[in-house]
Amino acid sequence: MRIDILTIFPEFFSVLDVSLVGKARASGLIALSVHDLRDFTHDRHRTVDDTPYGGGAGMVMKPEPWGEALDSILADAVVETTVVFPSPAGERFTQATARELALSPHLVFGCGRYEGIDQRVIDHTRTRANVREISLGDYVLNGGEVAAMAMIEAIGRLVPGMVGNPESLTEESHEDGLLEYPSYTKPSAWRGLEVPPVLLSGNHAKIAQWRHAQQVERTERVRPDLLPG
Ligand code: 6GU
Repeated sequence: MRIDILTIFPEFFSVLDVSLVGKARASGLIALSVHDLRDFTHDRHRTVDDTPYGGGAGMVMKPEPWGEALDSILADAVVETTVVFPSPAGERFTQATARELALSPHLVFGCGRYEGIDQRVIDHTRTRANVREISLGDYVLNGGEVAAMAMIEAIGRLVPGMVGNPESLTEESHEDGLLEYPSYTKPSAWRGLEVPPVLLSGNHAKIAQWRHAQQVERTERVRPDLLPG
């Protein structure tokens, strides 16, 4: 999978060299490039924003640098590309979104700052790529960078070959529509707290039953919105 990131803060993405995504890059499973949007400006101040038409607070990202940057990234793209614009005004990012995007051979993340990117950039990009405007949730971040990193981590671990044990992908919160069951390891007693005895019983059917009941109980308690009806 190829991933291109467009941002005015390329240094944000140095953390992607570590952890699972770093391993995937080292092994060649993911080819990730970070591009500085200011490299596509032509004025002395490397200007990327301007005041909004119609008035209002804040600044809007100018279309020209975005257009040139996307021209250069999409020009040598040999496969079908999906361009993701992280935005609090986008569709909600879920595990299902991560699974869909993990199937794409080429992802581009266009990280906006300020009050957003001139809408024509998004509209024009739709004429030459798949475009998704995607939000992490109902709160506001200062820009798309942290959101893009969260999405890349969620997507990256679904790329085949990324996670050592594929079973650890399926037995997880959100993969079956329920939250994960609680986990325990040795010692069996710690600071007066015991591991639930069923987990020490060796009865695998009973353990599976108990874990499923825990998933349902936890989901009803903290995320009832995930349950049907
Ligand atoms: Cl994707 N971007 C920004 N700026 N804020 C957000 C977000 C994205 N998702 C939630 N809040």
